Formats: sequence, C-alpha cells, structure tokens
Amino acid sequence: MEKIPEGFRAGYVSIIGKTNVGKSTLLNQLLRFKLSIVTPKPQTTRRRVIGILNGEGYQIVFIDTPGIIEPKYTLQEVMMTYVKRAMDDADVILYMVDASIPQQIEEDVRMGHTKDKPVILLLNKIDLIKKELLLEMIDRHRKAYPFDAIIPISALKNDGLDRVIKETVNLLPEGPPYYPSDYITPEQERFFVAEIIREKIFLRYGEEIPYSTHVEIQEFRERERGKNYISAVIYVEKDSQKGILIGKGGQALRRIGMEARQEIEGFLGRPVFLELFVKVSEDWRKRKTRLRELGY
Ligand SMILES: Nc1nc2c(ncn2[C@@H]2O[C@H](COP(=O)(O)OP(=O)(O)OP(=O)(O)O)[C@@H](O)[C@H]2O)c(=O)[nH]1
Ligand SMILES: [Mg+2]
Repeated sequence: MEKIPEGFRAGYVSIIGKTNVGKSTLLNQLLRFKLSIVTPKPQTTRRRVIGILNGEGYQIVFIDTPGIIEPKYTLQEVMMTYVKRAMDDADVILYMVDASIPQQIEEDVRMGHTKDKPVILLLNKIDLIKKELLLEMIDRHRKAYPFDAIIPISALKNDGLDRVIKETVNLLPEGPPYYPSDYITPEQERFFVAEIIREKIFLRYGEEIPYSTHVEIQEFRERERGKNYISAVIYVEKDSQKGILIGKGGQALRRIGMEARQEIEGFLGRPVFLELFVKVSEDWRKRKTRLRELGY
C-alpha cells in the first residue's frame, strides 16, 4: 500500500451541462489525454466516462456526462439517468455553459443551481467572446446564485484550467484515493475503441446516421505475434442507413475503418487489425429491451 499523506483530498467531480458546451474537451485537457470523444455535433457523449487526475495531495475522479437535453426517445431518457446519477454521486459539480451563446445562458445557468452540493460555474469558450462582456456576465451570475466559484475558461485553448483544478481540490473532502495513482480510467479498452469508431462516424456523416449508430466490439484479441485483432459491429436502424454507411463499393466504411484504426493504435500504443461490419437493428434507440442488450 502507498502511504496516504496527511490532509489528502479525494472525490468525485461531475462535469454537467447542456449538450455541446465542451464537457468532454475539458475532461481531455484536464487529464492531458484524449479519453472522451469530441465532435462539433450535439449528443456526442452517451455514457458516463470516468477520468482520474492524480496530483500533489489529491485525486480527482472526473465524470464526463451526456449533455442535458429534453429526451425524445428511450436512449435519450437513459442518457439523462446517467446525468442524474453522476450528479448524485458527485462531491463537487462543475456546471458548464457555453459563454458564446449569451441568449441561452440565463436559463441554462439556472439549471446548475443545486442546493445540496458545491457547484463551480464554468463559463466556457471565452476564446470566442469579447473580454468586456465577461466581467458583466460573471457579476450577474454571482448575484443570482451563490456558486462556490465562477471561472471563465477556454477548454479548447487550455485557458483557466489550473484555476479549475485548484478551486475543485479546495472543495473536495479529505480522504484516501479511490484508485491507484497510476490509473487514468477504470473503464475497459474495448469501451474506448468503440467510442473512437463512433467518433469517426459522427465526424464523417451528417443527418441521422450518427444518431442511428451503435458500435459494439465483437472480438478483441491480443495476439502474441503480429497485430491485435479487433472486430466491431456498427448497428444502424434501417437498411437505407446501412447503404449510406458502407458507401459505393464499401469506400465510405473503409475510410471510417482507416481513420479509426489510426487513432486506436495511438490510444492503445500498439498496432491493430480492425475489421468493421454493419448490421441493422430495427429502431434500437427506441426499444428498452434492445437498449439493455446493447449495454445502456
Ligand atoms: N471555441 C471553442 N470551442 C470549444 C471549446 N471547448 C469545446 N469546444 C468545441 O465545442 C464542440 C463540442 O465539444 P465537446 O467537448 O464534444 O462538448 P460536450 O459538452 O462534451 O458535448 P456532448 O457530449 O455532445 O454533450 C467541439 O467542436 C469542441 O471543439 C472552447 O473552449 N472554445
Ligand atoms: Mg461530450
């Protein structure tokens, strides 16, 4: 056992906010490692993603969450239960808003008012706004609610994040760490491999395709000689989507496979052979039992 120094702080810190505000970008920057997938499209994150930051005298277990939305189908309802659970589990909440969309901000910030635990308000994407607007914005929110801190940041440009860590650690309870100090996440490699494939689909296709896909790792074989072998099934909801995903002569799918493989190799730090299959699972997003089978 490692010896725990006097006054060590450890706790769960959930990153909460509407969709697309930059929650996953923040997690990755804080960890200095790309753990959670990021795309310009809303509803990229579908589950809780845990990332651990170990520092001098503290351990922060961050939970990245799906963006808060008004659910329209069963998958989104399940996603919102993940958000709720992450809020329940948190010692500290980082409530993030997109400061570059002022017309939405008032109502959004109000959702971050939670009476029973410490909340830090993060005004993200300040690289997109004028500095003069910021002071007034901070002042207004300070008067409206007793946040434990209000921190303007740019997750993308790594601006203000030292202060986020400092203020967060100050609010953590004292106690031993939850994980060994060399851990970055308790989640399995195959989860991240599936996520990377999903990210490439989100980046490459428009309209409904990204939202209609679920990626499942079928085989993940580490071979003694040669590359790891990974095969994955991409589920879509309709035959027509299958056609689009595969593309003419399989070209579109091959491109996804290539982009995903490159990133997977970087993530795992070893060469892989990646094989992708596309299958139809009728209306999987709307069917409770099917969702459960798929692990939601
Ligand atoms: N200009 C700017 N863009 C940002 C910043 N932070 C995030 N973004 C961009 O905002 C988009 C969404 O980022 P994500 O990190 O995926 O946002 P999210 O809140 O995790 O989104 P969901 O998982 O879909 O709820 C991406 O295109 C990011 O590059 C920032 O500080 N400045
Ligand atoms: Mg996200």
